[in-house]
Amino acid sequence: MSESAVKWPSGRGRFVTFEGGEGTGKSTQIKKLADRLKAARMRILVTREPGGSPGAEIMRHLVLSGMGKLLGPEAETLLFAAARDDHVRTVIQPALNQGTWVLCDRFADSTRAYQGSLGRVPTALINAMQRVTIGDLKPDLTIILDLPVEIGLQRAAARRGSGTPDRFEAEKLGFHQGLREAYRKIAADDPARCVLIDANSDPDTVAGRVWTVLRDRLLPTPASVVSL
Ligand code: T5A
Repeated sequence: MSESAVKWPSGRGRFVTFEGGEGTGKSTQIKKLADRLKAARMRILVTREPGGSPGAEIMRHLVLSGMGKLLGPEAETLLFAAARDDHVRTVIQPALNQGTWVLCDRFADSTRAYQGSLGRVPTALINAMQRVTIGDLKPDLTIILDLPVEIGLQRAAARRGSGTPDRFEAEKLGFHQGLREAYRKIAADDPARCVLIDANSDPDTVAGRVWTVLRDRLLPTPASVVSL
């Protein structure tokens, strides 16, 4: 089914998040998906976390510079939560209410994987912060890009060039392996929302996999397809 032959769902926009370890290709795939949806005349907002709103971008600078780490894992988690609260209230929810589809580079699963599984922040605290920051808002679809960590880190290093690794890129290999496992568990625990996608192929092949999942999960059934 080509996107030009789809009768797009109306009403509230759909919320699609991209997750995965470092260098798995989230930004690359979001751009490809956004281009494809825009070509089909969809209203699309591409955004990211941490960040995505003026207030949250300030917080992004703080956490990625490593300053949050100095405060300890719980306080660092609070910084991510504060950024998310601003982003959801001022950007994501208003866009969804207007019927715009929101494609977000990382969201609450990043907190569960990085701060929860790897930072050992108690699940009760993460759940409490999630209730405050996002309430009932849940992604309609979460794409989790899965890749051997060595390849992801190589990609991230090649893109960075001579720049300094950020706070999380600088973590040891074991951290990144644990991260991959944490994401696989998130996918396995919530198959209604999450799909694990093999990201170890060229960008267009991965984009094809992402498109197939989005089409099967979020686009109308063949009965509502119209010929243009
Ligand atoms: N974080 C975030 C938390 O700890 N808790 C939270 O709650 C949240 C929200 C954000 C950091 O914050 C942490 C997680 C992160 O460490 P960031 O700068 O936003 O950091 O970066 P990341 O989200 O980690 O994104 P990455 O920098 O890892 O990259 P992407 O977006 O996964 O990958 P992308 O698309 O930029 O690609 C990387 C390179 O690989 C190439 C690209 O051209 C690029 O050069 N590439 C490919 N090469 C070969 N084959 C493919 N299929 C390729 N796809 C992309």
